[in-house]
Amino acid sequence: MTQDLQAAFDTVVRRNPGESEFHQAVYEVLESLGPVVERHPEYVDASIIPRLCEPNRQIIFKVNWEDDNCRIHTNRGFRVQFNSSLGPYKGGLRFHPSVYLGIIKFLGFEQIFKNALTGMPIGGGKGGSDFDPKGKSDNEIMRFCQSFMTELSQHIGADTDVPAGDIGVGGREIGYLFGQYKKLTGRYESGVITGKGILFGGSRARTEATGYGTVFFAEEMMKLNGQGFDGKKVVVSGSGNVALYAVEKANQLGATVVAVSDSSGYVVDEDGIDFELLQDVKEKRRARISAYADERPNAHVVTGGSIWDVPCDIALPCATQNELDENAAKTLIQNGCKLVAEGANMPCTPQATRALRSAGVLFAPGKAANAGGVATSALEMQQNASRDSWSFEHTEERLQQIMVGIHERCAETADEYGHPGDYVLGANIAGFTRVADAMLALGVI
Ligand code: NDP
Ligand code: 2IT
Repeated sequence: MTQDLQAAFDTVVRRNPGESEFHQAVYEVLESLGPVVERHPEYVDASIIPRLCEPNRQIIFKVNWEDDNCRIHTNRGFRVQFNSSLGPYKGGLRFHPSVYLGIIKFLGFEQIFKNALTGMPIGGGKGGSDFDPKGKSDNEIMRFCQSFMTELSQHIGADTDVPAGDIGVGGREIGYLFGQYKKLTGRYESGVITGKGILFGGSRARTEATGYGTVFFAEEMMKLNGQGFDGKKVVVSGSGNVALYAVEKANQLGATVVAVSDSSGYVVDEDGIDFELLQDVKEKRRARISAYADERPNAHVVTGGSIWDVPCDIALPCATQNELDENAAKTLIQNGCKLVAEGANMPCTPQATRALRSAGVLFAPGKAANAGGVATSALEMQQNASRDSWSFEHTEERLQQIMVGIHERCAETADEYGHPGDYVLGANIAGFTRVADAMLALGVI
């Protein structure tokens, strides 16, 4: 790392003590930027990197809500508006007990570059709460969402900041959040949030977009070697929104998904994961992964181990940050895994990423491979602005074109900087230069 980059990183660590995930996300980007700042001293002269590492605004608020027994609970809400050079702040909301400022900042920072890579007019932001949706009734979820939005509504808008879903926030939560925004403002401002239901301004294929997009991206990587998903064995971690639709698309392309997971364990099904059953267990029944195994003759549940022990050709980590460590990476390599594409945000530890890349495993970083979700959110914003509603086929086609475009941008940038096949470098530099050029053009603001 150059002196300027190291100094910027040291400032991040000093200014944001204890926020290890944020430090990790910043380090991973800055590590790639040496060649670009060498070629473009104007970025250093304008202090672009230190300016990028400091969020424009960080909002922390109290969320009081009442459970079904009339007990009052207090959670913490966050919205980090990181960078709006390319468009309104855009990024999801995460409801999970592990949420704290450092998680939201890491996600917001990643989102800047991911959104830039899509080529669409969206800035980077992220929000959420340490609220735990597990075991809560529908009414409790609704009251929490209403209370959360009562504060958040003061900071968002279709041209200001546009939230969406992430872990623990899906269609149900987005509906309650939008309903409360509408009530508070008295306006039907569809473009204020994405991931909405089709009846009230949602986009077809948004639910599927992140998982499908990850598979489209991986397919593009394999095409360069004349390969594809057909006939491959795939392991997908998680069984939430991203994982589920990665499974569906991998199945459609002729792969066999042999394992999926949730936080209680993983299930191995050598017959191939039955997408419809998994969708029923997870989306409709909101049950644990063991409920899937109960209904499949040759499936079994493993608790306490690592899903990455299951041999596969392709690994798609789609659950959460740092879920795939160096040991897991070594096991994947030993078992002959040829490609890892991050459906989740930062699921591979830096040591795992290094091990995979140095063993020659094709590696797609999340900010490229999972950008299909936010890109389709931007398509939802387009539909809202024109009061239009596109067909599933048209929207999926647009999504696929966008993923092909992101893949091209990453691959070409890696070539241009003398590191062919290095998607980490390609994604970081391609995303960074778009944001940096916009920041230069907009002046010191
Ligand atoms: P969901 O809440 O729908 O699903 C999350 C899945 O991951 C669940 O199976 C969950 O298991 C598992 N999981 C979550 N946290 C942990 C944990 N600490 N340990 C083990 N398992 C865990 O979320 P999404 O599918 O939307 O998000 C998954 C990942 O994809 C996240 O990293 C998110 O940031 C990223 N992402 C999401 C996008 C989207 O459009 N939704 C877009 C781009 C990236 P359990 O239910 O047991 O908790
Ligand atoms: O991490 C992500 O890109 C998301 N959770 C989706 C964000 C969005 O605005 O659709």
